[in-house]
Amino acid sequence: MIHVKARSSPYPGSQVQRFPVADGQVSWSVAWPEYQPVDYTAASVRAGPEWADPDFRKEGRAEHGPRFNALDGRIDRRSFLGLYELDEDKLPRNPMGRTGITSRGLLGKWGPNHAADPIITRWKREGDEKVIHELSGKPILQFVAIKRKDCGEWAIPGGMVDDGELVSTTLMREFGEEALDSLTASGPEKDRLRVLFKTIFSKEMAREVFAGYVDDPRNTDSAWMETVAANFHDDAGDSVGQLDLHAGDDAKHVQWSDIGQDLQLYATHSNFMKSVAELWDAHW
Ligand code: RP5
Repeated sequence: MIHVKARSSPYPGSQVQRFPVADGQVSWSVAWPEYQPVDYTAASVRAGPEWADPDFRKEGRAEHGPRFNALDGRIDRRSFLGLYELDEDKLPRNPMGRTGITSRGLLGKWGPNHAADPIITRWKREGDEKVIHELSGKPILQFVAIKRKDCGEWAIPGGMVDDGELVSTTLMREFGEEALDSLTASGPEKDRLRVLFKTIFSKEMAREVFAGYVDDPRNTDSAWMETVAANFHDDAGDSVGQLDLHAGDDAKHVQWSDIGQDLQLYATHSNFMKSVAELWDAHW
């Protein structure tokens, strides 16, 4: 896979045009002396929020400050792709190749930025019967999809792993915030959700379908997204399948969506859906 979305312009949330990179020029192993990526870090990152690294390059601290390719205190700077290289400034180099932009864009961390994607599924039903797709002859799965506020694309309700946070916690927290609006839930409702979450998001229920690099439109030459996507399937449709969905946080809409190959989703989320469909021998 070579990244595609991470070479599109303008860069999300800006008018910044990436330095054009053709398919044959993506790999760092192809020498390209004329390559002049645009240097861009969004104002929201430059402002120095607690989730973002400082500009190590400016401060000349890259060599002695962060521990790349390692667990750096509470920050996990390891990549699922193995060891990544450092560039001439001793800063991480995107292992998937050139993107036309250097620095961090909208991403907080130099190198891998870790996310988690909870894929909550149920069978599409009419009454008690599973709905069978007329072409494939297989039952149709549905998943909880959100419409992202930033770009308007449909996506899995995933989010960033906070420093020191367990991925299993992020999966649950992000689903709560984006698909159930748990941030605004009142006392008793919060308690109910907590109990339900414990059952749904238990280790026994989780099926990891992906752990690796994401072709995210925010990626740059020095910062990129990686995720763990895990499926939680409500086979009987009587637990999470019955929940009232309410968009919250980074989501402007939320709904159950049929899974199939015509799905157009954010970043590489459609690939994860294919794996989920295969896992349950469902329609794709
Ligand atoms: C994607 O960005 C991941 O797959 C995950 O869905 C998402 C996390 O970023 P935010 O939703 O927090 O912006 O690459």
